[in-house]
Amino acid sequence: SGAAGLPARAAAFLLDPGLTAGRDEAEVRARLLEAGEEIRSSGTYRHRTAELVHGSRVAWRNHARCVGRLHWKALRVLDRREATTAEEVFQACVDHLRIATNGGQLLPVITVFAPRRPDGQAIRVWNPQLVRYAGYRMADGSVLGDPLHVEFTEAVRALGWRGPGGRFDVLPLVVSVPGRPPRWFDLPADAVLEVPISHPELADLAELGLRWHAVPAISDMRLEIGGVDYPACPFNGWYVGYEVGARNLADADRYDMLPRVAALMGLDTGREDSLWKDRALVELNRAVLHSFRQAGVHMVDHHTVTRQFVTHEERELRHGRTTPADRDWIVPPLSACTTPVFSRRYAYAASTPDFHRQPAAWD
Ligand code: HEM
Ligand code: NRG
Repeated sequence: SGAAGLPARAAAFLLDPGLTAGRDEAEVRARLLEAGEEIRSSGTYRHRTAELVHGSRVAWRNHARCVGRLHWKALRVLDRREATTAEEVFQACVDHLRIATNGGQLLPVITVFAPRRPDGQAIRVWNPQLVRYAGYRMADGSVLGDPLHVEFTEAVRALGWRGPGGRFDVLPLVVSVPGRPPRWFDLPADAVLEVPISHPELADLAELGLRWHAVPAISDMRLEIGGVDYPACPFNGWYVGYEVGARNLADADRYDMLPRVAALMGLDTGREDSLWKDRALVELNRAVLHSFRQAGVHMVDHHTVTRQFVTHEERELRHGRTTPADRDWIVPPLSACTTPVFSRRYAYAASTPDFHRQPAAWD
């Protein structure tokens, strides 16, 4: 245990210089004693608003897989710890989407719901992200929609939801609160901004009928701050073009669009050494960046975001901090060697506060 008999992580967090700056020693000591008292009597302690805000920002700053961390101080924190019913949690998620979307000028936002209770029970948003497309397994074994979400779509079906059966059906939000069965809610259409995908020169590309949602809002991770667990904490920034153009629409086990793009470009797909996949990949990525720009929805390209990441590392060093990073996730999936992160060395270090993967809510 740490200072004032507190659990080590609580003490380390409450003594973080980013939190204690500008406070006198007596104030800091009083806060430690208060938290220690609360932990002894209830098993946990309640974060003050300023602690929740700082802890959320530092969790983002610490997260080794995120290349978007230059903006960590700009994270807006919506404290929704008072929401207790599934309905209230759903409404807060809708509020989150509207605030974050901001007419296309996306804002980094996190909504923090009540922490896990001492009895282990917790609020959960079941969806991997607030906006996700259904994947329907067809009788012939193929998938209509997003193959990544077949399992979740089946879980939602088991709760009684019936989708319209399209390629880009927005899934309902599924929420569970302690002691209650899960409930699902359709998102209002005007809370979900989407971008139709077209290409600046290849007119035929629009005929593929592709689209993607504006806001990437991960909703199934656990936020840990000072030893307190927040298993429901949807957060978002904006997309890097490749997440959509090189992975979601291109991966063979996702929308698998490279053969279709190559075909409309008239490429020779019979030989690997025609580099048809590479050429189709670049054009699909150009299409995604072009479409988001044309729709007025903020998105960043891989050259810009990796340069920003190096700027972030340098700024952190000036503040006496190193930047834990997982190179496998930081280096872009296309044109990797043309970006400044390719040749840099990164060290992973477990940090706290941080975001963590957790078991699916339905397991
Ligand atoms: C992962 C970019 C904001 C936390 C990632 C990834 C990218 C990215 C490209 C890797 C995704 C993948 O390969 O699937 C950005 C950009 C942001 C941003 C451009 C713009 C502001 C945020 C915010 C948070 C955050 C606001 C939290 C407060 C994370 C976490 C992961 C991640 C926890 C790992 C996700 C996982 O394990 O699946 N980010 N991010 N990011 N980011 Fe960020
Ligand atoms: N690749 C995933 C999203 C992962 C997180 N990416 C962000 N996060 N940009 C996808 O949906 O394609 N963010 O908070 O901005």
